[in-house]
Amino acid sequence: MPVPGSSPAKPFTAELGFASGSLTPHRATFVRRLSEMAGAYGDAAAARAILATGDDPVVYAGYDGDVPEEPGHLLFRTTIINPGTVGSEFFMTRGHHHVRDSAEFYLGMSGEGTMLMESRDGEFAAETLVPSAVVYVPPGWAHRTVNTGGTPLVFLAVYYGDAGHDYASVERSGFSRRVHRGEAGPEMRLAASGLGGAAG
Ligand code: PAN
Ligand code: ZN
Repeated sequence: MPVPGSSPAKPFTAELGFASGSLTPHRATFVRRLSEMAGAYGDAAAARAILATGDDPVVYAGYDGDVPEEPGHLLFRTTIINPGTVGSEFFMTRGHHHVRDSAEFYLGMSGEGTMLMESRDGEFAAETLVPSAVVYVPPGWAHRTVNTGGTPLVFLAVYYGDAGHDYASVERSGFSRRVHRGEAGPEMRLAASGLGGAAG
């Protein structure tokens, strides 16, 4: 039965490039450069130093499926996070809450990473995102994805048509954990401050 107010979309098939993150057809693409999210990283001086060289690296990009942003629809979007660090902190997404608390799932397609998740009352969780992994994000959990590998991290996200994205809370206080390149591999460290309050 059609959902009131929703567009009469027709059935269709989209093709996913598991290695490239391409989505055909797509409604839009997005690109996030370091200058747009330099404040997200713990080492502000390291972010400034990269930008001062005149370089403004693409941290991540992606493709939006050709679906209306309306109740009753399921949006889907690929993301490709490049490998890299700011200081020792791995490249990552800005991270967000959904405006309307609603669930989402991610499918890992290529590369390796970690999803950081934090509930509105400050509970923290991390899940590994690798090819074939399906990671479930419950309603009300902010989420950020970190590329912990040396190759692009590629994944698909599926979420409600009217979920909306709220970046402000994460911009204000970040997550309680950060993922750094350590000598023996990726290391999860407590952040100076996070959504759940001061950590330490
Ligand atoms: C994902 C994210 C995508 C980019 O599709 O939107 O990975 O991350 P930011 O939105 O945090 O910049 C998702 O969680 N959609 O809801
Ligand atoms: Zn989301």
